[in-house]
Amino acid sequence: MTKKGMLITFEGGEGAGKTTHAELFKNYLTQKGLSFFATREPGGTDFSEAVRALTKDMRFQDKSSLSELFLFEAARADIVEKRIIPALKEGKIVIMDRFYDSTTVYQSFGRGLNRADVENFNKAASQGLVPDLTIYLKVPQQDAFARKGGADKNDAIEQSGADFHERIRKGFDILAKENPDRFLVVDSTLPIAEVFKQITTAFEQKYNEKNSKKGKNCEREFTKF
Ligand code: T5A
Repeated sequence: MTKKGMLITFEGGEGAGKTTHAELFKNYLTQKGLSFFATREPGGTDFSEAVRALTKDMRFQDKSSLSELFLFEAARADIVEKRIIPALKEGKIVIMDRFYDSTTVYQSFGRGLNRADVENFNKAASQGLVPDLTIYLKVPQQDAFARKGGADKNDAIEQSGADFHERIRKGFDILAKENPDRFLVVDSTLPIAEVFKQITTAFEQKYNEKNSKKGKNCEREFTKF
């Protein structure tokens, strides 16, 4: 598939600020006159939102890790095919609140599933898409939980314990080190405006790089932000 748009993903632990910054980023793109499609994982289609509810449901907290993996991949396969690939083909900037890096981190580093297996399923469900830019919002888990008023008692993953969340932090750190061209690591303990400034600076650089390489592939050419 020839990818024409741009794929920007927001990643990090629970309550790291992904939704906050994805919302700000949407406003920013609107102001710049760039068209976008914003969504979240798991979610974004009726089916994937139903799967999302299942992944969080405390009644199924004891489900096997492999079952959990397949739930996330099932949700992903649906939104990738129905929403993300079409939006990219239209030249849109796709903003995702989590994508497959979350699966590598949560289901492999967190739950202990074999990483190569998880990555193969990620690749299949995402049809080989790779984000142009992944914004990793980094914050100690206890600080993030404090900001959102504690871990959600009705969320099976948030209730997975401190050791689990520490493995998540380490996992994202490892992925960021392995993918320095794609990952922007931002200290999300900084004030929101400062964090957001780093995000837009990195985006503008990527956008201009991509435009200068691909010329007409993007829906609009920008010489100046
Ligand atoms: N999951 C997901 C997997 O296990 N495998 C997968 O493959 C995928 C895709 C999804 C869950 O599923 C798991 C991971 C998750 O457990 P989710 O709702 O997407 O659930 O994930 P959460 O991290 O739980 O989402 P939240 O909405 O709770 O957190 P956000 O979006 O990261 O944080 P946000 O923006 O809501 O901010 C939280 C609070 O912090 C404040 C905000 O105002 C807000 O009050 N805040 C700041 N305060 C001070 N300074 C800053 N810089 C701040 N930034 C934000």
